[in-house]
Amino acid sequence: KAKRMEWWTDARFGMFIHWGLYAEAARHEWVKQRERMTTAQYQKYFDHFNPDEFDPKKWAKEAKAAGMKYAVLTTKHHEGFCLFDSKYTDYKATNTPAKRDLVKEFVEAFRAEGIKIGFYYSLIDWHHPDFTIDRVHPQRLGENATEADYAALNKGKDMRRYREYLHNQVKELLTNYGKIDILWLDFSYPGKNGKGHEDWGGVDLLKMIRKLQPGIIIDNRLDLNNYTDGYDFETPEQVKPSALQKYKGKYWETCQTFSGSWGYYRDENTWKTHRQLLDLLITSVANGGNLILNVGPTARGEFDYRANHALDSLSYWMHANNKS
Ligand code: FUL
Repeated sequence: KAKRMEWWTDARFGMFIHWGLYAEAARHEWVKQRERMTTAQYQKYFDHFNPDEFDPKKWAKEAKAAGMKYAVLTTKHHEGFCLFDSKYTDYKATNTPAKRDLVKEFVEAFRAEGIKIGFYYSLIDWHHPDFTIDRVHPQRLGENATEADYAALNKGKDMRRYREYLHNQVKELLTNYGKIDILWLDFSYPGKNGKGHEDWGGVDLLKMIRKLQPGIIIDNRLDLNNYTDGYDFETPEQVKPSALQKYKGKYWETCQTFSGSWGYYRDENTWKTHRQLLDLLITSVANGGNLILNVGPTARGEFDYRANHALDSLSYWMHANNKS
């Protein structure tokens, strides 16, 4: 493990990219869940997804200038929409007006800049018909609903089919795009039996991942924390710099946003100052960890001007302080 972690430890700074249909709503990547939208109501974002300004070469140049050494893109977030051309679903970018495999273009552009490639993939899926509707799902019932109500609601759904789908997609991602450096699996709430790894077949998934990409580095959100080699690094999310000290001595990466949400949120006015961002980076490195800073591109495929300003200020600082 120490060997495969070497480059990652040395890299210290990465770019997270949360991009999906939710960028069109421009009010949080959980918008479908927050507003209890049905899949039919959400369909308009699919029909109109047309990122005419998408130019990953530009993104890669900005990441590089800001000193970022790796980038992790949401190949599929909780909404279930795939930015890649998967054989196992129609719910993918190639079937929208975008008409292209956006993951492929991302990989090519970032690799060309010498930036390591990471894939985020959500274990949760609010689109797949077999995924259990639980109390966090967009189609959740009212607060007083009983377990029996949920059992009735989920009748006919089969998590085994979803599990197979998920394994197949991870396989595609780790087979069709060359060497992948990081896999960032994510569940932000446990599966229906409280044991995510059982719902998602975590042990088998992990074995497959290590077999397909022996050098890959995996985050700790597969719910296999007590399993040998079950994960490579911890992921303290949106914590204050002062809370990072306690991770000293471990492999960890704090993931942080510019303004609170991960997906593009146009009207959010809680953007961190450039000084705060720098402080996060310095404190992370000083405590022996990594920082992955998130950009939520707009639906047209651009970085918001506030993100560009923040990245510019980081690249200015990098340039001024980097003598190598
Ligand atoms: C969380 C997710 O629910 C957020 O939307 C985001 O992707 C963050 C990095 O992880 O668990």
